[in-house]
Amino acid sequence: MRWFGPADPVSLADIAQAGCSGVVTALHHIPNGEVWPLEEILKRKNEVQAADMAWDVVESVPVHDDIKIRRGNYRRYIENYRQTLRNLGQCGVTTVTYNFMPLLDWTRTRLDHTLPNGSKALYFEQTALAAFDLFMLKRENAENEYTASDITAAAQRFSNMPEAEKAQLERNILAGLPGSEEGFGLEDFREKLNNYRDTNADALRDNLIFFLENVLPAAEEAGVKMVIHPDDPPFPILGLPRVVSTAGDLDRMFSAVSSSANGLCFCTGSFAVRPDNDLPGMVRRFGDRIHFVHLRNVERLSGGDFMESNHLEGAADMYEVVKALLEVMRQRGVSLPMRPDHGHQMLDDLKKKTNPGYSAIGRLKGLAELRGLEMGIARSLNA
Ligand code: DNO
Repeated sequence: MRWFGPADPVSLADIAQAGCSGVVTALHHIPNGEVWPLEEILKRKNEVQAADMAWDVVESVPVHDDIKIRRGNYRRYIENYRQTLRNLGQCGVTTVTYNFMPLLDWTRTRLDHTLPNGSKALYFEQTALAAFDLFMLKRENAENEYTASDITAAAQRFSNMPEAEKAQLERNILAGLPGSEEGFGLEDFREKLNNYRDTNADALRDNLIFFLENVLPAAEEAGVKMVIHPDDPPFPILGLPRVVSTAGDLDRMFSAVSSSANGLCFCTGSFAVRPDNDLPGMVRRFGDRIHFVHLRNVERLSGGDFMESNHLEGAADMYEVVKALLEVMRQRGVSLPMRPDHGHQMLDDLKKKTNPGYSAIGRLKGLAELRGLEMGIARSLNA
């Protein structure tokens, strides 16, 4: 499971009780772009080991935005990143997750969508995002990116939206969900958006390739695999480009930089939002590149909306995905680290303050289901 460090309301002991053999974590207290010192990495590693678990996978070493736009201090941040990889490798932390989404990490518009059974799910609503974009952020020329009927729907949604919901919507989008190391206010975000004026998808892709060409040699030397997390959601939002949303994007990235340290965090919940992503096919096609797996599901709703569903139900055919992953593992002779990604807020956790998506019980339920599925498929493949 993912652990957000000592401040996480879910403790290492809780995670160990869930049956996990390891946690994925990060040094969240180190500012974005700075080097992760050896001592801090070791301290964290010892802390996890003291709870009888391992720490082999980082999620994430954030990529500073200057690198994504290749401006400002990007050279220093790349050098720092290389040093962090060396330090991690030296401590035996050998898989490093990162993403290349501009400014915002993952995005949802609602964090407490109540399901018929009373548990709560994370939700993405296009009209709410458009209402935010057009009438709260008031992004320059944003109206050119929406159809007339989208704009009418967003205006209506906005005028009926209670003030408290508006404030919450802004927080959900800009303040940063768990794991996003940065949050923004409206004014601040408008300024940051300006920095992306000259960075369209082609430029962002070039910058990703430039970053990889510069850090992967250090990763290789350090015995570290870098794994990119796909865009979540896997389409452009707020006018910001996306370059890790589809199989075509992955093809371009891997053919541009062939280093064996250039890897993928296969996140089913992110990829499955797009009907044109064939997940089991992508597992087979990029099997050699996958070094870390997030298993989660989504229900695609009308108009491009989606909701985080039960782990085994939804757009991702979890049986086929896990089967394909097991086949990849068998061919490669490895066991890939997997975590149940997110979970519903349910039972006792409904009364607690939890990290959205990262409450204990919902993830425990997902983990239990996924482990059962994996064992059943593994046994039948060996039969
Ligand atoms: C959300 C996570 C992301 C992910 C980063 C990887 O739940 O999947 O925050 O960790 O995008 O860099």
